[in-house]
Amino acid sequence: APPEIKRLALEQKKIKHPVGKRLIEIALKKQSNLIASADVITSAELLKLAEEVGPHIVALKLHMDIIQDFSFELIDALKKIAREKEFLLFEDRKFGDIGNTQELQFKEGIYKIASWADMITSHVIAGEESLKVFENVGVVAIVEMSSKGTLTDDFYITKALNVAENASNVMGAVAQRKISDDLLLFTPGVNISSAGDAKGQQYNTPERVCKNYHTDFIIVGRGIYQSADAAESAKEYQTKGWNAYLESLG
Ligand code: 5IU
Repeated sequence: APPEIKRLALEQKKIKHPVGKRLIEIALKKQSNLIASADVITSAELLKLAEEVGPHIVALKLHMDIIQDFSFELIDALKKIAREKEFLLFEDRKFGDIGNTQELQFKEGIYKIASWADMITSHVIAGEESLKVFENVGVVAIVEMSSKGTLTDDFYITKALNVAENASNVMGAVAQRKISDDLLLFTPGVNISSAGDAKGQQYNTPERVCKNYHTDFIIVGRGIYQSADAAESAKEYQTKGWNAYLESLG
């Protein structure tokens, strides 16, 4: 990998979290800053998508609670693909409760997220101590949302970032703008051929989020899994995202 990328991500960003370091390692190796969001609702669709996009992504973002036929066979199969194709499993659970409840949701219930997820998303609305329950996982804090009318205004973002920066298990944040150099930045709401949907989603291009927001990782859902050829679109987003990332350094 070009040395200037190492400087940006590993040194300049000062990421200490082991999962964050692993993610950067995969990004440099694959030359990809793409995370595919697998918002499909059956195990078969999920596994097919994972196989197809696997070579192009650093992580597969999941909503395990939308899978109609969830099972631990699915988890085992996903873990196998993730190992073979080298990407992390990122459960976009968006926790948002007091620590004790989040801990139960993280470790117990049907999904036992703690037993398989490399990364999870959490709101920070319940404060710093509520995040301590997420052990042995990379926490990505939601400080700003992509949807129209979101309540994450400048005031909220400042306070949310403060919580995120003070929690040692937080490795990154979700936002639609440049944030701290101590956190990896993840940006959803990325699509090349659409400006948004009828349910409030707002899209930007990979170029815009990498160059204007200094995003580290782009998150793409429908742009990939709803396209005619998921592997081909993943490749396109990988190339566009990585080139824009490289250009954003210069
Ligand atoms: N997602 C957003 N916006 C946000 C957050 C999460 O879109 O602010 I936080 C999730 C929702 C979905 C994916 O799983 O990212 C985007 O999917 P599409 O690319 O299909 O819109």
